[in-house]
Amino acid sequence: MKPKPRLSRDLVDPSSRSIQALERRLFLKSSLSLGAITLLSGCNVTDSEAVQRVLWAMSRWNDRAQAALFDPQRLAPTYPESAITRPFPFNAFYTEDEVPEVDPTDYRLELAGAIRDKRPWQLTQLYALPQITQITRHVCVEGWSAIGKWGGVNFRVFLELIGADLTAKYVGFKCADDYYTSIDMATALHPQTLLTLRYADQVLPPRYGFPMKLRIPTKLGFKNPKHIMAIFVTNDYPGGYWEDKGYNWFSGL
Ligand SMILES: Nc1nc2c(c(=O)[nH]1)N[C@H]1C(S)=C(S)[C@@H](COP(=O)(O)O)O[C@H]1N2
Ligand SMILES: [Mo]
Repeated sequence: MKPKPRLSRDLVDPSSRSIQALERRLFLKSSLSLGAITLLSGCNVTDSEAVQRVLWAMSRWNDRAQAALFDPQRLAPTYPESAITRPFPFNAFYTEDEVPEVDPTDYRLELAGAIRDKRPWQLTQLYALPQITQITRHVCVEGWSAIGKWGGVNFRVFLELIGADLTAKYVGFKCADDYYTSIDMATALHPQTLLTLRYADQVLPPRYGFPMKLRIPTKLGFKNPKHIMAIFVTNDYPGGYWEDKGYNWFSGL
């Protein structure tokens, strides 16, 4: 009997955390082992770059499959005020004492890419747009979820207002910390995707992403960028902070 092909961690670049994260993601969802993938793809497990290429290709294929299954009109559940989690948890890739301080007076939201009107936005201009609120559940990949109340501008309305190319593939976000992420256009246009300026009927506090975050109740927490400084529309895959480390890019709920 042939020994079962198996990838031992030390055969690939051990410093490659993205390989390990990708491995975990893909193997939770499929019954393939990395050994089987290397047999199918014909690449040598000792060639970590080739393995990496195959895994990333599988991951992007998985993103497209998930995007095809996404129902752009299906609504995430909403909750009564009594269901709100207090206090709402803070989370970031750093601790709460390191939350970036964004000065509201010189804040300008930058716009780039496939957008007709790229004039930057001041906070007062964003506050003057029609506002809505929603109470939804935030689900973090680290194993907790919490219900919160967010307020702000329907993101689709904002994208239409600035003349974004709504046929482009991606909307990307750059944040005041070193965080960045991107979403598919269908999710950007989802009726519950919210350009968020308020939390619990107050101006969004620093820990929850002042001056602005994107709240997406149809996606995992890490797809909800806080402290947004720039928004861009593009057809070139922009990736993201956790996504580039191997977390699944689509990450829908
Ligand atoms: N700019 C920025 N946005 C971010 C993060 C971050 O580290 N920086 N962390 C993400 C993750 S993993 C989660 S769970 C949520 C946490 O949001 P909260 O602090 O409002 O609970 O923010 C997301 N957006
Ligand atoms: Mo998260």
